[in-house]
Amino acid sequence: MILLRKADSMAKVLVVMGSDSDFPVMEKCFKMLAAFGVSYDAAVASAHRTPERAAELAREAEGKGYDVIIAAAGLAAHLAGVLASNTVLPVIGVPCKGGALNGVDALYATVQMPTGIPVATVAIDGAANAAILACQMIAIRDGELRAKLADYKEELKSSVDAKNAALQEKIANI
Ligand code: RP5
Repeated sequence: MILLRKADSMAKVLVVMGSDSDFPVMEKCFKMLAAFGVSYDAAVASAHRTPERAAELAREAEGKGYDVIIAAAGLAAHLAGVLASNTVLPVIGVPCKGGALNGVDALYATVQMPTGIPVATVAIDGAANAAILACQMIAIRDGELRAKLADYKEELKSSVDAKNAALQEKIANI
């Protein structure tokens, strides 16, 4: 089931979450994609509870025109790997915090893929970085998006420069 569509053009990114309980983490991903003007669809599908649906989403993704899939899951997080095993599109995995192991289980399950089926894994709860990485992949052949990413990185530099200036001021007054 496709949950939401955020697009004025054809969606480029398919975001799949293992559960709706992953939404609070993934909201940062949706916001970042929207900030870069990259359209997306999102769906809930589970590698364990709805394995056929998860596989189907991945198999159909290329035909539907998606460039990248982002998969978020917690606990024994096999979703990104299952999606990756059913498509040649790049899959970015977001291991989500939660459970007794607080996301370390999800990190290992997502990152430790066997040769042949890579998943580009971001940090635990690294939803914003997943969106940025997806944008960088799409920007390989989208100059406008590449320019937006360059501006974003410049803004990051400026914010660090401002923090450094504030620090210098603080220590000068000690
Ligand atoms: C994972 O199990 C989901 O991705 C979620 O992070 C976690 C808990 O799911 P719920 O029990 O909240 O549906 O498959």
